[in-house]
Amino acid sequence: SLLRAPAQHIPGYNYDESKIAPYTLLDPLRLSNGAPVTTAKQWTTERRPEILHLFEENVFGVTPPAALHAVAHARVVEHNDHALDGLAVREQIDLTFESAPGITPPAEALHNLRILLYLPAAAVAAHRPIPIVLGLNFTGNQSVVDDPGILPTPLWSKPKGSSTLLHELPADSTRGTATQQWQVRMLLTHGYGLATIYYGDLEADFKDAAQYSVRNLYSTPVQLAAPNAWGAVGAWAWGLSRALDSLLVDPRIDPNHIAVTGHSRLGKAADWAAAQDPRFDALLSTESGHGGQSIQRRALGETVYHLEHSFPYWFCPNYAKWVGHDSEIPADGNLLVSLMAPRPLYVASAQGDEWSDPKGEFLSALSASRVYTLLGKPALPPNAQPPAIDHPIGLDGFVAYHERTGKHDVTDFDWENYILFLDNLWGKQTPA
Ligand code: GTR
Repeated sequence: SLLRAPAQHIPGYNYDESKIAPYTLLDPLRLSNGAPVTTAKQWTTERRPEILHLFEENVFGVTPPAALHAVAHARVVEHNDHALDGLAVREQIDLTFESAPGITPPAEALHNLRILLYLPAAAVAAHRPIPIVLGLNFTGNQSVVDDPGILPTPLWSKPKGSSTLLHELPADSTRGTATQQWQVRMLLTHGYGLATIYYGDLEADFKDAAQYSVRNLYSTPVQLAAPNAWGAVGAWAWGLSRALDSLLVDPRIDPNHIAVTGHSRLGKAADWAAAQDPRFDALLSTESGHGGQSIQRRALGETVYHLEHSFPYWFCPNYAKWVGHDSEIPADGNLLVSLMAPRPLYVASAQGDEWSDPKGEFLSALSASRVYTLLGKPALPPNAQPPAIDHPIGLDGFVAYHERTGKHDVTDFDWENYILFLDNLWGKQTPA
C-alpha cells in the first residue's frame, strides 16, 4: 500500500559504492557560463535564480503565477483551549481556494485544505511568539496524534486489484497511527507548535488522478501538458506555502521562526517548497532521497527510471528526459539544498534506507555548505566526513546532518535533534 515504506533493497539497482561510475558534482558556486560565484550578491541575484530555473525546467516544473496569486478564504472550523490534556491550544482551519480567472476546473478538482494547528498552551497564555514546524502528512490529520478532537477529512485509497480511487472518511482506528512520526507532545513540551496538512487535500498520490488536483484551479489541461508543467510535488509544495500564508497572519505565531518538514516524497515537497518560498525559515528534511536531497548522478539506490516509472505525475514531463541519464541531470540534490542558504537546513538520513543513499544526502549537505560559508553562516567544513551512525554533526551551525539507526521512517531521534538544532539557532523555548 501507499503507506508502506519502499523496499529497503530492490534487486536490479546498484548499492555498491565501488560500482558508481566516476562523477563530478554540479558546482553550486559556478554559473552555467562557467564563471565562479564569489560574492553573496552574485549568489542571490545570479546563481540562485539560475538553479531555481533548472529545477523548474527539469524536475518539478513551474508553479504558475496564477497559483502564487491564489485567492483563499480561511475559516476556523474548530478551536479548543484545552487540547491534549491542557498541553495545547488546538485549531482547525479550512482554506478554500478560488480558481484563477478564466479557468473552469473539472467538477471533481479539490479546493479545500484543512490545517491542523497545535500551539503550546503555556506560550499562548504568556503571549510568547511561538515557533512552528509545518509539514504535510501521509495518512490524514487524525493520524498525527491520538486526539479525538481532530476532525477527520476524506483520505484517498485504491483497494488492491481495483482501478477505482476511493475518497472516504478514515476509520476511527486510524487516530494516532502516525504518533511516532510526528511527536506532537515532544514539540509542544519544548515550546514549538505544529501545523500539519494532509497531502491528499491537494492531490491524490496516484497515477491518473490529475483531474482531482488543485493544479486544475490554476492551469488548463493544455498548460498541464507542457514540458515544464508542475506536477504533484509542485502541488504539495504549493499547499505548504498556502498554509504558511495563514500561519504568517496569526498573531500568536513567530513569523520569523517557521520551519518546514517532510519525509520521503513529502520531504521532496518540503525541499521544493523551501527552495521556492524564502518565507520558510528552516528546512528539516527526512530521507527525501532521489528527486530530493540525494545525488542523482551517483545513481546509488533509486534511479530516475524508477521515479519516472512509478511516479511520473510527481514531476514535470521534462523529467522523463533524464531516464537512463542520471549522471547528466543538470539539477541535482546538492543544488536543491543549496537553495536553502543562508537559512537553517537539517538533512536527516537512515542507515537502513540505502534506497535513498544516505551518503549522497550527506554530500549534498556538504556541497551546499560552501554557499552558507560564502554567505557568512557557519556550516559543515569542506573536509567533513560522513559522521558515525546516530552522531549528528553541525547542530551548532546552520547545516546539520545525521544518519540514524533504523529504516526509512521518522523517529523520535529525528525530532529530538531537529529540536536541538532549532533551539541552538532560535533560542531555547520556555518549556510548557
Ligand atoms: C518510494 C520512492 C522514494 C520515496 C518513497 C516514499 O517508493 O521511490 O523516492 O519518495 O517512495 O515517499 O516513501
